[in-house]
Amino acid sequence: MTSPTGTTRRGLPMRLVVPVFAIALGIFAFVKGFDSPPKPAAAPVVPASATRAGDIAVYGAYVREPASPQTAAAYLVITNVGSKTDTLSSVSSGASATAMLHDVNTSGSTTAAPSNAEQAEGAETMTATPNVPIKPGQTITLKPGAGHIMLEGLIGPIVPGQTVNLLLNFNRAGGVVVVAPVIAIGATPPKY
Ligand SMILES: [Cu+2]
Repeated sequence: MTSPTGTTRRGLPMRLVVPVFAIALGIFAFVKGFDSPPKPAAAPVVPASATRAGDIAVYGAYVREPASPQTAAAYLVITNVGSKTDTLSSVSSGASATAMLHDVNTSGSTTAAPSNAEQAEGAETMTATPNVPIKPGQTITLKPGAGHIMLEGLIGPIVPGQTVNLLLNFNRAGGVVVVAPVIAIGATPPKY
């Protein structure tokens, strides 16, 4: 209710109510604006056990015991903890004649893997991923259904209990040697 003199029922003059509301809105917008855009992204969290080289951290590596004597697949997680994009340009392994990146999801997102993904990785549908750019703060996860390192031309049998040395070459960080344990065909892989 407004009286003819321009005051509300509780006596607060109408001409004050509007400015007070406007100021409150302004403060809200100012505080919001202050706290959202310039906020630096939180540093990515990597396990203390990660292998580090420069701004690159690699962890969770494992090789699945192969069903075939010719090829095996390795999985791992790579995080760029720095402020510049780095690129994984090649891989090699101490257990095979060649090693190649296959089907790596360079967007970094890891959708749920189909349950038969590892078997599918023995199929002909795989495509090589020549370069994997990793943006600042980005994590690239190689896991069944979301990329792997294909080890082809195995030098000898790969059995659980062994480890496989993987060399990952990054344009900025250089070579990173990762020791990947071999896990049994039915064993549960590291969770990531
Ligand atoms: Cu493959």
